[in-house]
Amino acid sequence: MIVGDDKNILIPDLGRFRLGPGRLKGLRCVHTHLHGEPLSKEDLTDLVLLGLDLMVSIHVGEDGIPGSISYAHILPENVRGEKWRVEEVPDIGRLQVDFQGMIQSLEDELARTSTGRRLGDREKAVLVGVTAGPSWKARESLDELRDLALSDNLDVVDTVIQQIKQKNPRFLIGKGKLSELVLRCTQTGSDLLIFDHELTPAQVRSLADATELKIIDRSQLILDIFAKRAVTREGKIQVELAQLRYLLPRLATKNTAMSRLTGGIGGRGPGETKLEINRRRARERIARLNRELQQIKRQREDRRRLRNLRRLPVVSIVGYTNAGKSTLLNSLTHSRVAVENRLFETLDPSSRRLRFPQERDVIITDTVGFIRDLPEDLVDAFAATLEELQDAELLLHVVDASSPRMEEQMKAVEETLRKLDLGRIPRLLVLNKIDRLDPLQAAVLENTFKGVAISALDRRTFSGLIDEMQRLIWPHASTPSISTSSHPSQ
Ligand SMILES: Nc1nc2c(ncn2[C@@H]2O[C@H](COP(=O)(O)OP(=O)(O)OP(=O)(O)O)[C@@H](O)[C@H]2O)c(=O)[nH]1
Ligand SMILES: [Mg+2]
Repeated sequence: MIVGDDKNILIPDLGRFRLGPGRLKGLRCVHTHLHGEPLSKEDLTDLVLLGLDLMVSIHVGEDGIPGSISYAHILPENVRGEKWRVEEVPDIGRLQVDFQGMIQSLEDELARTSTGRRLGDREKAVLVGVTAGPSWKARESLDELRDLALSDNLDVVDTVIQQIKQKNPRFLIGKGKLSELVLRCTQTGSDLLIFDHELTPAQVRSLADATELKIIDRSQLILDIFAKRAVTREGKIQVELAQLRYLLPRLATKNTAMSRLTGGIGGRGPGETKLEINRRRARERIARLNRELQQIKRQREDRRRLRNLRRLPVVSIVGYTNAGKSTLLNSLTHSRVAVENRLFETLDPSSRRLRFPQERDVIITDTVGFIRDLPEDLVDAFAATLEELQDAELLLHVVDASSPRMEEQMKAVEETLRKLDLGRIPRLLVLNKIDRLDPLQAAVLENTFKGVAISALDRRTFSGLIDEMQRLIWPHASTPSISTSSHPSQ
C-alpha cells in the first residue's frame, strides 16, 4: 500500500514487480475526484505507462460521502485498436466486480496474445521511428532498422512511426506517445524499445526510468551485432572498446536503469568478458584494451611490411553491408568465407590470393561492410582494421544493384571512404546481384554509374569485371607499345 496526498504520490521503483510478459504490476491506483470529473487523460496515460492493473477514481461529494466510481484497465491487442476500457458505476455501494478475477483473466489474455506471436526464444522488440519530416523517409529508415534487428536475431513485433512537431528534451517524444509505445510492449510481451534515432545518455535514462523497459538506439543495436559477430581477438577488442566508449557517459548512478541498459541486448561484451558497469573500472579497462590493441597493431604492421616486400598488389572489396562482398571474394578465389543474408556478417577482414591469366597474382581482401550513420565509436574502432585499405592498389566498390536503396547506400560508402581518406585510391564500381534485374535494367545501370554489372553467385558474369580489374591494376601491361617502342625516353 502506497499512500499519496492531493499533490503527488511517490511510487518507488517497481521494476522488480514486473513479473514477465503479459503480467501487470499488481498495483491499483485508487484516488478521489472532487468535482465529478471522469478519469482524465493523465490518469489513462499513467495507467498504461506504469503498467497498473487498474486506475480507479471515486467521486466524493462535499459531505465526504463517496458517490460514483470509475475504473479503467488496459486491453489486450484487439482488432478495433482500443487501448483501454473505462467503466462507471453510479453508486459505489452497488459495485459488484471481482477485480481479482478480472485482472487475472486480463493477464491470461495478455500472455496468450503475446506468446501467440512468439518465434522461439528470441527477444522481442518494438521499433520506433521518430521524425519531424515526411513519414516515407522514416519508413525507409525503419526498414533498415528492422533488417538490423533481424540480423541481431531479435523478433520485431511492431514498428511505430512517431511524427513530432518538436522534440521533447526529456523523452524525445511526448508522454502520451510514450504511453502508447509502452502499451504496445505490454500487449506484445516485449520489453525492448529500439529508437531509430540517436538518444542522449539522459534521454535513455529518463525513458528507461519512465517505462521500465530496455531502451536502446540504432548505434547500440549495431554495436550489439558487432559484439556477437567479432571473432578475432582484435575484432573483439575493438568492439568492446566501442561499447565501453558508448556506454561510459551513459553509466547511470541509479542501478536499476543501468541493469536495464546492460542486461542482455546492448550490454553484451564480446567473448568471455562481462561488461563492467562501474565508471572507474570501465576507464581502466579502456586503457588496458588500448594497450593490447597497440601491440596487435604492431604485429599487424610487421605482417603488412612482409607482404609489401613480396610486392603483390592488393585489391580490397568494400561496400555497404549485405551487398555481396564475401560472396564475390568466394567466387573469385574459390574460397569459403561465411556468407549470410544478414547485416554485418563479416567483421574481421580476410585475404585471399587471386590469380589472373599470365601468372599474375594479387591479394584480395574482404572487409567489414559500411552502413549509413555508422556510430563514430565504431568508425574509430575499425579505422585500424581498415588501415590496410591504405595499401590497396584498387578498391572494388560492391553495390547491391537490386536494392531500392542502392543510391543512398552508394553515397554512404563514398562518404565513409572519404572519411577514411581513401578517396585517392582507384575505384571500380561493381553492380552486383544483376540476376535479380532484367538485362536491360542492368545495362542502363552500367551506363549511368560507369560500373561493371555482375552476379557474384555466377562466375560466368565475371569477364567484364576481370578485364576491368586487370586494366586498372596493370594499366600499362597490355599496351603493345611497351615492347615495340624505341622512343629514346623509355
Ligand atoms: N541474388 C543474389 N544474391 C546475392 C548475390 N551476391 C550475394 N548475394 C546474397 O546476398 C547476401 C549477402 O551476401 P554476403 O556476401 O554475405 O554480403 P557481404 O557484403 O559480405 O555482407 P556483410 O559481410 O554482412 O557486410 C547473401 O545472402 C548472398 O547469398 C548475387 O549476385 N545475387
Ligand atoms: Mg561479408
